[in-house]
Amino acid sequence: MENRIRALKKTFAKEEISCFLVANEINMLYFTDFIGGAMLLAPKADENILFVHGVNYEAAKAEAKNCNVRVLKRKEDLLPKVAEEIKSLKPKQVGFDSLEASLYLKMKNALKDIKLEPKDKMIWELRRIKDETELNKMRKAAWLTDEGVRLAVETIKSGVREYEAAAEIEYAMRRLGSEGVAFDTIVASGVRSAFPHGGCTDQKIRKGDLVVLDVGAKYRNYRSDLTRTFVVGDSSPKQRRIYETVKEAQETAFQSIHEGVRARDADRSARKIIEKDGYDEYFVHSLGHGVGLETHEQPTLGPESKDVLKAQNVVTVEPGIYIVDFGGVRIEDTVLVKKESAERLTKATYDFEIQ
Ligand SMILES: [Mn+2]
Repeated sequence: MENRIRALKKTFAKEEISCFLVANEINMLYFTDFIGGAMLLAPKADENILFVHGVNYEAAKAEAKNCNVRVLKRKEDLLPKVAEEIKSLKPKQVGFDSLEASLYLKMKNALKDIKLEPKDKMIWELRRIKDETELNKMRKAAWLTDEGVRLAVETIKSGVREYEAAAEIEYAMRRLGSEGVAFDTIVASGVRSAFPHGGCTDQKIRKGDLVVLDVGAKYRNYRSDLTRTFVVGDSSPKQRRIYETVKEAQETAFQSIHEGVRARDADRSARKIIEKDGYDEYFVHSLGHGVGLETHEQPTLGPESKDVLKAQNVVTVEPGIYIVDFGGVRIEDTVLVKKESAERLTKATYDFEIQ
């Protein structure tokens, strides 16, 4: 973790900054292992300072790494205090990751001659490459979602409501150590399975329904993202055909992934299979996205992406086909990019017909 902030500072000279203002809470977490900071100041030569409100002071002192913790007293404003600290360092130019427009204008005003430049790309270059510590947490998060799917297979049957299935899945993951869900669990059955972000409702799952299950666990702040599609009972020939197409697209895209592959080419490899079977107009989203401290992060695996995959990226591979008034199929794994290949971190069953 200490390496992360050191690695950031190594790029200061090239970016012509001598100080970085981290305002995004997930970036603060990435550098300090603490969530709840107000702002983090990382000067090239001096100690890093994490500004926190009183409510988080004791926790920050106990848990935040690689920084001195500075408390904001009651009624003390964050912005003037941070601006004062920056001015004392006399930098020419300060980089920042993200600031609300109003905060940016205030800070720019307070800093006068000191330039304030958006440099979030510098942090993303680091966050996209997961180190071993991060990968261990992500493997655990992935395993937790696999266990969620195991429960889903046991729970989903005719007559069960979508939210009841979601509750059982989340409970199982939680019991095994998940800190919560990475995003709201999707259990979308019947014609609702054609909505890629179908949520879950009080609808009862019926025999012959397609059920799209999209679930994510969280372990030590790292996330996983997994989708499986089931049919309750026997599938129809059309349901099976769509399932086989999505399965082949997912496997083909997975096989295409390794260091150096353009993200758009991975997307293309899945899209080609879906086109071949005549369903291209029904694949209405990108192939995938990075996962880590956030569910959706860089890189992006889509037709317009300019990203090139690198070893230790963690991304999703999730083609889908959605036919309105019929139903949808999506299969998604969280995948680790390696030098010559890729590795599935999520390993849940691909069984299609359940019960
Ligand atoms: Mn996803």
